[in-house]
Amino acid sequence: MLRNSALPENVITAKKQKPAFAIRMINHWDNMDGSIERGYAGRSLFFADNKISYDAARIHRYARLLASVGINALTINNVNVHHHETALIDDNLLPEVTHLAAIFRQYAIQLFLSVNFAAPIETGDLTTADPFDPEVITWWEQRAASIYQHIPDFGGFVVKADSEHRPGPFTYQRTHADGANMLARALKKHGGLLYWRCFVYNCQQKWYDRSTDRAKAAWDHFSALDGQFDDNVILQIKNGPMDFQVREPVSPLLGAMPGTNKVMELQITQEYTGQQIDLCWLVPQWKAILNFDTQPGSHDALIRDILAGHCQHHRMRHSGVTAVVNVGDHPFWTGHPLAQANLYGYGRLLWDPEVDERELAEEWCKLTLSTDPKTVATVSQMLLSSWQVYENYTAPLGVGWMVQPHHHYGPSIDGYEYDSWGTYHYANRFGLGVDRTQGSGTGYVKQYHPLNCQMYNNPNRCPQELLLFFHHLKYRHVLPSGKTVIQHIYDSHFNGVNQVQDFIQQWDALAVDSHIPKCLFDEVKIRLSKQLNNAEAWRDQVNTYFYRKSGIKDSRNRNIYP
Ligand code: GCV
Repeated sequence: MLRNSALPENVITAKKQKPAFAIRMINHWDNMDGSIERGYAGRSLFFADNKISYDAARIHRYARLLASVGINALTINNVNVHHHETALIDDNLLPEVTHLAAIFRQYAIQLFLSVNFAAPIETGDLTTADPFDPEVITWWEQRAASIYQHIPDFGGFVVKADSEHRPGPFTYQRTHADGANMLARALKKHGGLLYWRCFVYNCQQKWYDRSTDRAKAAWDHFSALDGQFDDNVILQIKNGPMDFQVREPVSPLLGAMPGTNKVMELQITQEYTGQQIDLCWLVPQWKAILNFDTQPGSHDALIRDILAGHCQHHRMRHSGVTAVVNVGDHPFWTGHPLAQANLYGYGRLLWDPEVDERELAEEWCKLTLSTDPKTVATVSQMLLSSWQVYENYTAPLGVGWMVQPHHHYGPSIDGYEYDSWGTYHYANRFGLGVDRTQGSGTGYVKQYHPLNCQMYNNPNRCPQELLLFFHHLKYRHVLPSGKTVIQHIYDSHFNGVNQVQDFIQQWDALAVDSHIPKCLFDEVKIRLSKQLNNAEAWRDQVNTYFYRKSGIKDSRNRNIYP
């Protein structure tokens, strides 16, 4: 806040601020039956029983909450657009969508819809969705015209195409640019935008096929299309090359395609990071991503420079950040009350990516929980360490994917090892990790700037936390920390559980005099005890698995089940 010398001491005038990113969006993965894909906070705020159904007062509160941290756009429905949701752009449902748009408009938030690429077939009466077919083009133009009649400031569409069995232009031997441009042109004269997701990969891979590397897929599908997308198309690129793991390198596609509009997609909902049962504050992860240098030496190519439009190399009309939101109709909005700090932190970071993460954690605590100094110090420290703690007791050194299949909570070391999703750790009796190097590996490293490629390619220079993402290493390989890989696995898993026990003690110590409402206190306490069960399950299964594989004992002789 700036003090104005003409005013009395106690009057503070607002400081003029400009948000770093123009696009500050959230995506709901809500379905019209009221469920939320990867939702951990109750049911949808917008839908129930395959109808639009909401509590208007709560939507107002929600919109105000989002606006208070600078969110300016949202989609209300899942990117997997199924039968009922396909009809959201039909004339009979548009009046109801219009009411929702009118609420969000009051808070300067633009409403978007996720659409089904095959809608002309599924709700229209066409036999094709080929983007070059004149009838298909007309169908989408008419839909767009009708939408804009109802909602003149409608934001546009988000599309998941040719991804995880969703329809797309590949069916008609067309490119992603062909598909995206056709939809973008229907929106263009109304001022609409078309977000086209780059989460495109082969989800029917053979687990023994070492020539296919899912991490390479987004780049392989999109990079050659740079310059071919219309100027109201925005590519929506996940932060990492896989899928919102607790640790991944930054997607190389974000540093590429200089002639194409781009947004980065983050995941606020904690699909792979504890599902709002476990505490995992993601702001430190997001800051690390935003600070990644895509072109070392160029001084303007951090991810945040690119997405803020400050990088000379990237010529974009539209850019920014979007994220899958973590909210539902739960009384605490996010299930775990402390998971609210993820949504808050997301908005604040998009406004100012340079904000200090400790200040941010403390700010959230003071605004939401209590101004009591002990509470602020305790809770902000819990938030600040929680991502590292979660990483400690789950999949080690960036390898990822040791989760229970389908629902993705809890350990299953081989759960995805012999499956078709391209998600492997390749553990054997000698070592583990995915060799993505140049030469012996899949060559994924080559998608990065040469200096980053050299760094990742060399196990002695690769950041330790990503070593097993890029390398297959022996259990006795010595890490930069001086420990062997196997000892790191044991130590980090034992530490992770101890750290969760510390969380419980720290939280319990706040029971007296912290002014935290009892219901909130109890809700966190319950979740921390579930988190401890989860952490113990991870520790025991991971340690036993690798002890059995390697036959190497813990140097400190702690309890590992044989
Ligand atoms: C909405 C992962 C998730 C899916 C999600 C998909 C996507 O595969 O598990 O639930 O689908 O990503 O981002 O499209």
